Amino acid sequence: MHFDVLTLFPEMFPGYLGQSLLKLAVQAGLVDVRLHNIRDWAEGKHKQVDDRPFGGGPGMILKVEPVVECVEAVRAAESDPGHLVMLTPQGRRLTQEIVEELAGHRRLVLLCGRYEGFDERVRLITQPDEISVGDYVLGGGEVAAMVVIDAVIRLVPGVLGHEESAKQDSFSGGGRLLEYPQYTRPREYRGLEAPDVLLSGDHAQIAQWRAEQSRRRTQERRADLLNKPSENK
Ligand code: JD8
Repeated sequence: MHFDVLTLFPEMFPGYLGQSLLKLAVQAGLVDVRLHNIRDWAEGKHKQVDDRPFGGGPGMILKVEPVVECVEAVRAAESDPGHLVMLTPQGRRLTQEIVEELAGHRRLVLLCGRYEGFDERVRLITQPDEISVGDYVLGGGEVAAMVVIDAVIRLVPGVLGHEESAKQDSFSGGGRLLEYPQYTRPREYRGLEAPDVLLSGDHAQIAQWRAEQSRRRTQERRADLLNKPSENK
């Protein structure tokens, strides 16, 4: 899986990328993340990437030329142009279903905005797949791009220690239920004991208890997932 991140703030990424699971995947050659500074495509001695909105209003808008030229140059640099994703509050809301779809591409080009967003012509020219990571306002697309990378790499074969984990996660595959409660040592802490069934060694009973807990928890907290499992809510 190959990611290109187009951003005005590439320095936001190395801390996240140095995290153990991702670092190991990069070292193993399973994942490759390349950072590109949109400012490198800006013209003039001031390398201006933003400007005031036509019609007035607060804040600054990302200029069309440096963004479009950055997207085109990065995509043209390899034989596979990749799938272009623009992180924006106006996009389709990210779900595990969309993560699975994105993971089907060999190369993802993630376009991160800042300020009040992009000049509309960036969308018209580059025709990106617009994705939002949720209905709240972020300061820019970078954290959203890290969310996409984090969710997608878990689906790359060989990235997880054991392949079962991704399939068993909440929302993965068909089930899309919340997880059951988990316990580890000590068996008792401040009077709270791990359920006896988990220490029984009876694997059928354990599986049954976990399935029941998942159903109950999903009913109580996220009944929307039971009614329409694959729909955005
Ligand atoms: C990209 C600029 C901030 C957005 C004015 C200041 C995604 N789920 C999400 N929430 N927010 C974003 C996001 C926010 C961004 C940019 C993504 C670029 N901003 C702007 C418009 C209103 N603020 C996001 N994905």
